[in-house]
Amino acid sequence: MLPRRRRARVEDTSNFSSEVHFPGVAIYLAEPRMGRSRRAFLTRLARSKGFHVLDAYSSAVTHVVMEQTSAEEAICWQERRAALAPGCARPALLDISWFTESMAAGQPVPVESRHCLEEAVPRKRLPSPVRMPPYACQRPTPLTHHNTSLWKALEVLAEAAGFEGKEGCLLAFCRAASVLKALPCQVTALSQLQGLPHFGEHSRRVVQELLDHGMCEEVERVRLSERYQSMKLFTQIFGVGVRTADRWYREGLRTLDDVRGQVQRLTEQQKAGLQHHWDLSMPVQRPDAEALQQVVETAVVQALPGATVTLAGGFRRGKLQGHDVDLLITHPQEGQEVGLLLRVICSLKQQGLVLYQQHQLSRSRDPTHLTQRSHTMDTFERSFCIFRLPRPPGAAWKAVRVDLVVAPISQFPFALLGWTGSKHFERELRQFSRKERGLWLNSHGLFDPKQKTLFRAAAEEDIFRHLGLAYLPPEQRNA
Ligand code: DCP
Ligand code: MG
Repeated sequence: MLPRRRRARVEDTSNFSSEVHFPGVAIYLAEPRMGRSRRAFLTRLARSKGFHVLDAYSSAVTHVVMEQTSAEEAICWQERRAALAPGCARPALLDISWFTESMAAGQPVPVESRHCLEEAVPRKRLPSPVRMPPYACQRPTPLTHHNTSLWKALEVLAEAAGFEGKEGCLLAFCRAASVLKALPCQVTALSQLQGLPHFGEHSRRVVQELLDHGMCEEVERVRLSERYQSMKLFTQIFGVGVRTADRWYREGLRTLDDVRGQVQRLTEQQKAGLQHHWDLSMPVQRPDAEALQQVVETAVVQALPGATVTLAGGFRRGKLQGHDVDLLITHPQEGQEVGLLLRVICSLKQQGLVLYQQHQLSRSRDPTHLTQRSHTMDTFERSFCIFRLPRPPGAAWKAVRVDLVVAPISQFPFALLGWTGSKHFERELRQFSRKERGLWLNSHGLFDPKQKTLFRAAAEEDIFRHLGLAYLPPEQRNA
């Protein structure tokens, strides 16, 4: 027990007075996260144990106690108070743990760094204001970032909106999620979102709930819903899009077995997808992707010396795993690539590597025409495949989804840019081109509709330059 040095009587709002046993300690319970009734209860408790608790914040306060409050938020709170009372000594900003330990001990416990909100996390704050241009193609987005759980929650809501065909909603959540990925550090207080683009009321509400309670009720409800789970399961099947998944769901299908029961209605692609579903639902690892690139490259070069195979998609952006392997094929001499893909598939089939493949001819070779298309899907010659991944002798083989895409060399930089992704990055880049520059971009080219001219590019860098954008290497396109 501390010696009783001085006893004083203080007035109390709860209509009883109590003695102050620890005169060096004047507590202020900050209400925002605590709620009024809990604050009143804690105040009564502390006073009954002889602590001096102030109802109003003043220069007399020595210990500010907060509950469920992040360091960033606490510091913001303190700065606002400091602005109101300049020159005052700053009280310690303490987590509720200091308070409860003190109550249990019957006296103020020594303040340790673990109690201090300012020291709970490094004082690395978002420089304010964070300069965040509105389009994802105007800012670097690395693969790993500082806001995984907030980002994931918004991604679930984006995905769910996509399942319901709510495009506007999907875009809004994708944009907010993408801003989180581009931030230089962790968001710990809602105030840090001030001035950032694309944070509407809904996204802010989700973030607030996650910061306050570590979970968001809406997100959990969606995640656990039968609708979301079935739609996710179905759309993960090779060859199944949102429309088909939705139809199945409305017809009462819920599981893969339900779908297998309808086998007569499935396309060949969906049948193959179901047949290899287990393997295809496992992520493809980078070494496997590189091994497959090697296998394809060998066949390609054998069929057409000088032709090249480039690993695109998520792996080009630095991902260590992905849902498929995206390979782009070209030849430095325009026109040489025609007919190449069928020869390559034939050779791979002979090696027993092709479990399924669907060939799609190039639908047009005129890039001027192609860049005027309103939709974004390109029309390159391609093959949607399931490969049998070669493994060391004795090891079981594994089915892997592979997309082989052939682009003529004149369109190759556009194809590479388009197939590197991410999907959101591409969407934003196309929108930026159209809205901000009046140019139409897709995986075939960049078209000026006013001049009726097509822009030629030798490399991705040229396309960024022509759009007046700083070049972003693939690993910074993880928007
Ligand atoms: N792409 C696109 N629009 C689509 C489909 C694809 O812009 N509708 C582009 C962007 C993608 C790239 O093609 O990044 C490859 O498509 P994937 O679906 O394979 O996406 P990722 O490779 O990025 O992801 P994952 O790692 O899951 O394969
Ligand atoms: Mg991919």
